[in-house]
Amino acid sequence: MTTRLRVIWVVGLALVAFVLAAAVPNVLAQSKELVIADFDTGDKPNNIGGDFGGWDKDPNDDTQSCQESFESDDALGDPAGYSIRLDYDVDSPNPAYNGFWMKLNGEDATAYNTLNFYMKGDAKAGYTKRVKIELKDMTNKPSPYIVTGVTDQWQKFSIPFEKFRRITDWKSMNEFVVVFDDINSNPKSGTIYLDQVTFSKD
Ligand SMILES: [Ca+2]
Ligand SMILES: [Ca+2]
Repeated sequence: MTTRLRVIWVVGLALVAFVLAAAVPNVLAQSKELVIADFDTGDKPNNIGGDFGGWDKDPNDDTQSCQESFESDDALGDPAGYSIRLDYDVDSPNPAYNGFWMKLNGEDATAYNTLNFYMKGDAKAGYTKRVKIELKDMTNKPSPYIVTGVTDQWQKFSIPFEKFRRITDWKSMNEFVVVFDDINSNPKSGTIYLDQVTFSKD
């Protein structure tokens, strides 16, 4: 090997080592993710011990409702997994809103910066392409965000924490909420699926 070739070889090796050294911690950092709910047991509670369920502005008004159930259609394709199915109806002569609540059990989210979840609509039942979600810390002020572009295929939605402007204390999180209302939901009744709710750090 000539001296010149040897130099090229050594420089090449150094470059490879440099790229690897830069990439590996990056990959490790990207894998930092807390699974809040994968629903894969087909039962309550969620992965961090939190309860969840459907809710309704007025349970006595039978023209509006949101029923939650487990569906064996997993967002990540696990044949043994489940997602949550939300059959909503905000088609009512009265002001109508309802949805799905899920406790975050005081989870400390300060190590993360992104809320992730998978969502899709049911082509047969119909579904709204716009869905409001909310995060709440222990002050319980809802911090809303409108998800747009829901389709009948599973899609991952990742929302940076800074979009939730009314969260003041990420150290102690209370609740994740899905809201169907008679303004954002079109059609006013349909079916939405939800799965794999996580906090991650990018
Ligand atoms: Ca799942
Ligand atoms: Ca109705």
